[in-house]
Formats: sequence, structure tokens, C-alpha cells
Amino acid sequence: WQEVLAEDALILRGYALAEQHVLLRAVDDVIREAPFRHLVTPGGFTMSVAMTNCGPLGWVSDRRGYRYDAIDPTTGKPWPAMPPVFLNLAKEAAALAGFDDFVPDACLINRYEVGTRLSLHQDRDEADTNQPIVSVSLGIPAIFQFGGNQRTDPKIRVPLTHGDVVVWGGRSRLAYHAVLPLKANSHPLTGSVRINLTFRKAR
Ligand code: MD5
Ligand code: FE
Repeated sequence: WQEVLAEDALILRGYALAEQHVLLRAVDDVIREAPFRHLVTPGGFTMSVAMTNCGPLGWVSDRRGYRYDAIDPTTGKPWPAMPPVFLNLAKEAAALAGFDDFVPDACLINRYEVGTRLSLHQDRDEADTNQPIVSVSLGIPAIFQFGGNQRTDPKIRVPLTHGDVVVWGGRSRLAYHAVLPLKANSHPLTGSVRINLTFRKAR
């Protein structure tokens, strides 16, 4: 059930299944305090993925740029605390991939509806890119596209399904990646939605 996706990118297939109900309940708790919203990019495009955050810091985007902020711009309040089940899962997954001291201070929660995509990008707003990113997929499947450190590098496609956890570290940490438009589907726990949690050490 452990697959090497690429150099320093490890897929733990189904690793989140044991906590699936607790995780989804925790997502519901977070979004009651910090609702999903569609952020605007610095270029003025509204993202099709809806986002929110929990933990000490949250990733936000607006016309001024991308950044991590302790305050939710929508509510004016701090982001909701990171649920213990989130923190424990992220730490355990990172440790399995060889990152023993991973302590995330931000969890970005992405909501994909049918047709939603995430265009090709790198995650480089974090201070220390020696720290991994842990991602947890819940709900309907997505095709993930994974390339190299240059935008034009060749890309592979990998399906990510309910319960899959991926640890992106080392040489994969700054790889370009994307999520292809979601196909119509339904999952008994989420309906026609995919939720992705990404755990980051922002500072
Ligand atoms: C998702 N989210 O499925 C993905 C999972 C994001 C994002 O891309 O930025 O919110 S995280 C995928 C990821 C993270 C760090 C490095 C790499 C992939 N990578 O090297 O391919 O919603
Ligand atoms: Fe990303």
C-alpha cells in the first residue's frame, strides 16, 4: 500500500481510511467557523477550488499576492484550531516517509466540485522547503498531474482516491503539479465533492 510516486514522493494508499469519519466531522467543524470561499489570484482570476484553513496559519490569496496569515480575512478572526486527528495523521504520515520532526502550522482545506480544477503550480510560499507537505484526499477521486521542477517538464498522471495520503518532500517538494477537472461522481460520505487537506510548515 506504499507506492513511490516519484523521488521523495510517497503515496500511502488508504492510510486515512481508519479515521475517515472523524476527519470529515472535523472538516464540518472547521467550516462552520471558517466557511469555504473562492479566493482571487493576484492576476484577478477567481479560483474554482473553494478553500479554507485551520491551524495557526492559513494560506490566502488576493489581488496583493499569496501569503500565510494568522487571521481569516473573511471572518476577521484567527483560523480554527487544527483538530487533533488532523495533526496526528499528518505527523504519522510524515514519519513513515522519514520526516520525524514534521509539525505543521497550517492546514489548507480544498473543496473540489465536479468540473473544478487546480492549474499547474508550485507550492513555494512556505519558509523552509526542506519541510514536506502532507496531503489527504477524501471523497470523489481526482486525477493528479505531477511534473518536475520546471513548468514544461514531462508530467505523469496518478489517481488519488478517498483515504489516500501523499507525502511530498525532498526532490518532489518543488515539483509543478495540478489537479485535472473532476469528473462527475459521487461518494457515500461526501456526495459529489472531493476534499483535500494539505498540511504545511509555513514558518
Ligand atoms: C490537491 N493541493 O489535491 C493538492 C494536493 C495545493 C495542492 O496542490 O497546493 O493545495 S497537494 C499536492 C502537492 C503538494 C506539494 C508538492 C507537490 C504536490 N508536488 O511536488 O507535486 O488539492
Ligand atoms: Fe499545490
